[in-house]
Amino acid sequence: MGVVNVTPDSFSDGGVHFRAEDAIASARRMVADGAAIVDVGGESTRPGSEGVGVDEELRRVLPVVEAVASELPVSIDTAKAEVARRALELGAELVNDVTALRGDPALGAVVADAGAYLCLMHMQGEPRTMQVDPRYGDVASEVASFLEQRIAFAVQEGVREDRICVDPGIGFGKTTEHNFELLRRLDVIASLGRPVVIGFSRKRSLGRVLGDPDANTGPLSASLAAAVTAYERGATILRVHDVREHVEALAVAREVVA
Ligand code: HH2
Repeated sequence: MGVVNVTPDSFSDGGVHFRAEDAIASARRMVADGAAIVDVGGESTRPGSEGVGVDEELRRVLPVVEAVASELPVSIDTAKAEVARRALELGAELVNDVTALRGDPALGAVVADAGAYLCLMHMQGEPRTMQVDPRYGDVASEVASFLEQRIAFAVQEGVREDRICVDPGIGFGKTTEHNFELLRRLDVIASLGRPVVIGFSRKRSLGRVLGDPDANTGPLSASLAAAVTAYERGATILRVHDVREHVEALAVAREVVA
């Protein structure tokens, strides 16, 4: 899954795809490089971010979705029902909701009515404050039980269970240790029986493990290691910024795992 953030302020690629034509060109290049799907988002969820209103989010993402959804598989990264509804009408196939249907009470029905795929992600707290002293007893089992409850809720809302994938939410209300423990024990999340999404690409924990306690991002080399080890532990969708390099690394890993 290639990431196309149509935002001025994303931690990882802020501003690079803010103009629609740049985002459209990147989406096409990612699929040419081997991405199975592109994840288009108009709101940064980086630690400390405030969020954007629905009109601005629509203005950012719709021209991009409209241009590419008939030619490429598109995921819409949003927690807003109206943004999801319009993107699905234009041909998006998956709704990637970092709030796992807790942000907008109307989103579940929108996904269900469209028969779309849904990614449910775990987050402790909300982006503005989530990195202020996150705590867990047992991070892997708490995240798994949250995701299990959110799957049940989505199914109650009418979403077909076989359309749901789950994501432990690397960096969303987690310390570096929590993020790596989630990867180490990914089998606990995979045992929910749904495809597992991992988004470790460029995240700050990677830079911190490399010795910079104030890192806000991590390098490509570290992203590749995280993706390969996640794949070995059962991840099926890797959400990444550098598609070609990840496709190559995963092709090699697949030769070993298969
Ligand atoms: N991470 C980000 C955004 N959306 N969705 C899922 N399912 N999993 C993730 O790990 C995930 C996500 C944050 O990364 P990015 O989009 O690069 O940055 P920003 O939120 O600053 O736009």
